[in-house]
Amino acid sequence: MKKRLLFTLLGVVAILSARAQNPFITNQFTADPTARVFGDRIYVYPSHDIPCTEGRGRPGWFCMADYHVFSSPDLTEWTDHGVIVSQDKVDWVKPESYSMWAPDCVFRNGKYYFYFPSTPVDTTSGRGFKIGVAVSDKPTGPFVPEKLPIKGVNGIDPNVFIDKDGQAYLYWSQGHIYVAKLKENMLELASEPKIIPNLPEKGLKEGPFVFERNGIYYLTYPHVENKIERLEYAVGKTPEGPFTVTGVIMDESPTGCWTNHHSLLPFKGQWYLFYHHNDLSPEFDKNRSIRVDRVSFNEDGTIKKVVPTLRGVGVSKATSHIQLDRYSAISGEGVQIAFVDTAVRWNGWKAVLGKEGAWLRYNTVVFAKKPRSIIARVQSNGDGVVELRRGGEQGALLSTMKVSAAKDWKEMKFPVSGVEVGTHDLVVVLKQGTPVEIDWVRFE
Ligand code: FUB
Repeated sequence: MKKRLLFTLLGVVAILSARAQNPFITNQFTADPTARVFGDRIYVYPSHDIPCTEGRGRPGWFCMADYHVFSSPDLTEWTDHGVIVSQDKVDWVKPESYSMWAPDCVFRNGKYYFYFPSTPVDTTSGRGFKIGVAVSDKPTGPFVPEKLPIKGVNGIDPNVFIDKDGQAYLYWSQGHIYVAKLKENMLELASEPKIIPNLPEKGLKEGPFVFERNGIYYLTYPHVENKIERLEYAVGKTPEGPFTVTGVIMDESPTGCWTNHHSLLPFKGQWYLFYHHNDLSPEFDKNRSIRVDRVSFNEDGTIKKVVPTLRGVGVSKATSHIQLDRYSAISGEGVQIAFVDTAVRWNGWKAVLGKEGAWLRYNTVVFAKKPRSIIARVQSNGDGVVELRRGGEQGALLSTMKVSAAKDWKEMKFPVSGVEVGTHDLVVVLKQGTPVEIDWVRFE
C-alpha cells in the first residue's frame, strides 16, 4: 500500500493510494461503516478493529481502542484523517475496555456530533454499554467528548436521523432496537426511549440505520435470521414507525463473517451501501474491513438486494495500479485469488490464471490518453501467454503478454494497441502455457 503522509497540527493524515475496489480501506482493519456526505465529500466513520493480545482486550473477541475518519471526493481516492476519539481520552469510558463499537456522526447547527458506544467506568446504573457524544466544528475533528454518556441510554450502535422538520431521533440496540427524540442540543434525550415493535422476535437485531426516501422511512438493521447476520429492513411512514418488515438488503456472508453492519446514502446521484466483511482476516471474523457497493430501489420503494462485489464502485485510472484480483467477473474455473504475501496481508491479493482459457474481467478503467504499453507485476514458474482484451474474452485483442519464468515477482512491459481515450472494461485470459500470477497492471 503506497501512501503519502501529511503532518498537521492534529497528527498524521495519510492520503491512501487509490482504492477503487473492496475492501476500500486496507491500511488497518475497519468495521461498522457509517457514511455521511458533508459538503462535496463523503466521510466514513467506521469502528477500528485491532487484534487482541494478552493484556490488550479479550483474545477471540472484538478489540477496539479508537476511531479514525476517512473521506473521499470520488469513492476512489481515500484520505485517512487519523484518530478522532480514543478510549483513554473520554472521561466516562473505561480506558482499558477496548470497546469503542459502531459509531455515527451527524451535522447540526454548524457542529458535527459523533455518537459512540463504549463501556463506562461508572457501573452504578448497571453494567453494559453506554452511548456518548463528541462534538467538533469540522467533520475530521478535533472532537471534544462530553464528560458523561447520554442519560437514559443503555446499549450499542447509535444512529441519528434528522427529519425534514428538524427533529432529531436517536436509535440504538440492546436486544431490541430503541428510538428516542433528541433535544435541540443533540446531547440529551427529549423523550422516553421506546422499543420499536413488530421487528423479528427471534435472532439478534442490532446496528439500526434509518433514512428517508420519497416519504418512506427505512429502518435497516443486521439480523440473525439463520446462523449469522444479514442486512434487513422495515418501512414506515414516520421516523418512529410503526414499521413493517419488508425485505433483505444483503444475504449472509458466504464465508461466514458473523457480523455485518451498514449504512445507505445517496452521493452524487447514486445510492450506496457501505458494509463490512473480513477480507483481510479470513480466519478471524472480528478483524473486519469496510466495503461499498451500489444499491438501487424498485418503483414501489423496495430495495433491490445487493450482491457484494470485490470490484467495488471506484473508477480506476489506467495509469494507477489496477488490482485485477478485485474482478468484476471471472471464468468459473481456473482462476484463484490469494494473498500476495500471506505474512503481510496489507499487501493485498493476486490473481492466479491457473489453466488455459481462465479469464477475469475488470470494469471501468479510465484512459485519459492512448496507452502505448502495459506494465504487469507478474510471476510464473514457466512461460505463459496472457492476452489482454477489451470487454470480453472474445473482445478486441489489445496486447499479448509473454510472461517468462522467474522465481520472484517482476514488472514486465508489453506493447498495447487499439485502446482509445475513454472508459473501458478489460479482460485478461491465459492463452497458453503455465499458470501466471498477476499482482497488478498499469498503462503508460
Ligand atoms: O463492531 C462491534 C459490533 O459488531 C457492532 O457494534 C455490531 O453492530 C457488530 O458489527
